[in-house]
Amino acid sequence: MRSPIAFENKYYIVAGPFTAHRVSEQTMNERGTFIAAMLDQSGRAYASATILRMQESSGTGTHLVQEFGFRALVDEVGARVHCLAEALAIGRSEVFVNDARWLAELHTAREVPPALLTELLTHLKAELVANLPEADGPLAAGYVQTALESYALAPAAESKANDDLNPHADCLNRFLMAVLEARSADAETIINEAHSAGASIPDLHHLVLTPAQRELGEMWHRAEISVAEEHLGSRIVERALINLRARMSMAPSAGKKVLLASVSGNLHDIGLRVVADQFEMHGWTPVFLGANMPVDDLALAVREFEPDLVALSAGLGLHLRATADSIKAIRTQRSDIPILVGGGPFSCIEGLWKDVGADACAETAKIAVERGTRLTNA
Ligand code: B12
Repeated sequence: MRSPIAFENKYYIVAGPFTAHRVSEQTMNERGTFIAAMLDQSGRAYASATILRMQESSGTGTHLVQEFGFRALVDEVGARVHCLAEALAIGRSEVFVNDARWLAELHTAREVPPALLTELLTHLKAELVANLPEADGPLAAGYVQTALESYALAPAAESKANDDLNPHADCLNRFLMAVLEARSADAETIINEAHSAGASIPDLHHLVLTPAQRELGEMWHRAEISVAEEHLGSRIVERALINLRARMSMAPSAGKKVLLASVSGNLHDIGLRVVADQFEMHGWTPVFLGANMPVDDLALAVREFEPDLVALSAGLGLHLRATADSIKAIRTQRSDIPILVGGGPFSCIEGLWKDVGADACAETAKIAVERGTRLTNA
């Protein structure tokens, strides 16, 4: 397979109608970045060829094509190739391993035979070795092999929603029940009454709304609720957060501004909303830009709003290059600005924040305020 990639100054440019990924040489591994650019360009081709290999070798592919249609399968396998590209560009195989584990759990919940994922990854590996340049195939295939070896060992996802140590467990359970029964007004009342009865807003964020939202995600993952139920839950959680904002009492002004955004491609912004609210409660002025913020516009916003701190959220492993690109672009506007990152991949992969060029990461909103304060006092 011929690679349509040119090396131009400090950026790799991918030709054709695909998105060009700007790459920070400082923060990313060069070989992996190069392979990632090839996978970006030809991801669907690799996905199609992997499915064809499955069809030829065992008939599983034919069965899958009949059941789901070729296009849907290419979308699914293409998402894995995209994730592999992120892992390679960032130089962390754990990003791809986590994706494989997540998919293995998803398959188990839907009674898909475990052999299917093994077969899929095995053929993807063969396809990478056959069609990437000779020097690159083994690196990419090695990431897939690591995933093949580790996803089978992954423990089942643990639910923390009903943790006995949670002093607000009763409120959490009643809130979840109201959400699952689509009693939106009741769900909001449960949160407002808990606050009136003395629960603090950070506790309601951390011990009720966050675990409820995560449990809904896990329930979808375990095939216990539909996408519609999960979406409804998200809307109710968002409304509960807005209601709580009206009840927030603010600390005296800290004289600091934080600009918060979910990076390009990341549609998750509820966690970031919680982070923004907690900065605000500590006297910071938040500039909350929400989900899916394009790289260049984010950098311009940093120039326009002149924050003391930038807080970026990534929802999935698929958002890592966008995070690194955003940080690079922001630093072209303000080289000295402290940048804090957070969200799913940073919480589960040790030290990943360094690989995207951030100054720190935080797993929760409370820690985010502490780290942000420290970074801006330095
Ligand atoms: C709601 C939700 C959505 C909503 C988002 C709506 C919105 N406006 O945010 C929608 C429907 C858009 C969505 C889409 C998808 N989602 Co989703 N989603 C969720 C869900 C259920 C809840 C997320 C949430 O709000 N949690 C509550 C908040 C408060 O927690 P949090 O996000 O972790 O944030 C906290 C910390 O992480 C941290 N933090 C977060 N951001 C930041 C930023 C900074 C700077 C700092 C310091 C800290 C910080 O502080 C927060 C508060 O403590 C999760 C389940 C889960 N386990 O979280 C899945 C989940 C994240 N989604 C998932 C998936 C797969 C998807 C989709 C790919 C589904 C699909 N097939 O289309 C798409 C991807 C969309 C995209 N391109 O981004 C998977 C990810 C799996 C994985 N490991 O990769 C999850 C885990 C569900 C699951 N169990 O399978 N999703």
